[in-house]
Amino acid sequence: MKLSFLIKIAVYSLLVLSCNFAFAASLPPGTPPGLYDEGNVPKFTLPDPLVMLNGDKVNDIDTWKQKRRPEILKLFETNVYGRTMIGRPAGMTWKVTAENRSDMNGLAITKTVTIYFTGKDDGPKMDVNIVLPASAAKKPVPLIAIVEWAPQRQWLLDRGYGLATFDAAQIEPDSKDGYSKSIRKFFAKPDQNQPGPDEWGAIGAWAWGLSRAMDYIVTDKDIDANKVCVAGFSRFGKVAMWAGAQDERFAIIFSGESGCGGAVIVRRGFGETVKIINIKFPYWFCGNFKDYGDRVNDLPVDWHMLVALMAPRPVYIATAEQDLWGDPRGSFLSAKYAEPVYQLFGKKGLGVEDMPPLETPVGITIGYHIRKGTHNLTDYDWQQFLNFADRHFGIKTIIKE
Ligand code: GTR
Repeated sequence: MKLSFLIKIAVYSLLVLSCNFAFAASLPPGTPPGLYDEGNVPKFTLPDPLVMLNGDKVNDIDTWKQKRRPEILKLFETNVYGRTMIGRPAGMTWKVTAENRSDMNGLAITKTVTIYFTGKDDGPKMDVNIVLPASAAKKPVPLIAIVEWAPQRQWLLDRGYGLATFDAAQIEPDSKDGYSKSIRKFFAKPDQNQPGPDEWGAIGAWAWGLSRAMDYIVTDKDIDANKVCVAGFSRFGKVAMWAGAQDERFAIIFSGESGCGGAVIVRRGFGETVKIINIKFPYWFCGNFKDYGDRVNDLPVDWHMLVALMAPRPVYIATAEQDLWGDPRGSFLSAKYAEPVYQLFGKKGLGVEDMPPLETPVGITIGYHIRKGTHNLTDYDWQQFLNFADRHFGIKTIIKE
């Protein structure tokens, strides 16, 4: 009797072990340890984007715009990304420091615009590299602004879009000791050596850089100022989301596998968690965010509310099947739970109930797909972004063979 019980335990343990092993084997190599079993995702209650902190219900667009939207923005500032400490500096200037109106064998206009944040040549500055299809000379073109990790220029141009990009390090080096060389430090009080707990992190600083690039972009006659999108992949996908939330001049927001702190419901604790990201990348966020590592349910926001801040503008969220660390389902749910705010504007939002099959883009004003493969921003992702943008800008898609 005793022996058969032991045998049962042994068989059961073996079964459990082999199941775990089989599951672990299905995770892509290099995936850090974490919660990857949907069955173990805890139950949670999300804050309602349409209920004010004081309990008042938001029933109309005006109340959303005047009260709830600013309230949510402030909650993200105070608890997650930190306050953006400056706007456009009063003395800021720019100069087109290089221009070729017949680049790439006549296919492109390229230019470098140097933005002098204090108006001084020897002060902090940033080079924005712009490439536009040659057609921009006749008719202003739509454009995608992105921090690093930009797509291939050629086919972006073939589809009639321009690109503006800059290196993050010009605003702040992407490292734990980057603060001393950052714009955050430059504009801080002289004796300040670290940001206050609710002051901007590096994500906030890079997003600020996107807005300063935008200050120039809207003045460029070759670019259609009403069709400027912001995009980003991974950490810069988080930046694109935060830039899009704060700066409503961006017409469409594209987030590529932005994961925790970008587009996922963090209460799920799936893959990368608030606790882990704050340990690995403490400088990305504000000090206050660190308090939520062990009590994520106390956060007054979750990321469906960041998606909702884009409303009524279109937003597209791309994920990948094997990027479990970035929780593709968590992004889908953010898109889904942002829908009520889009509906307030008479928009459908996502328009589907369930996660779509692989490589089947869905969504109307909120777009979403999950593609095959790992953490990356691929041509497939870009094609979907541009299809989505074409649809919203009323552009007929021309795909060259
Ligand atoms: C991961 C990180 C993510 C994501 C990504 C990246 O390791 O945990 O939050 O931002 O890197 O930017 O490459």
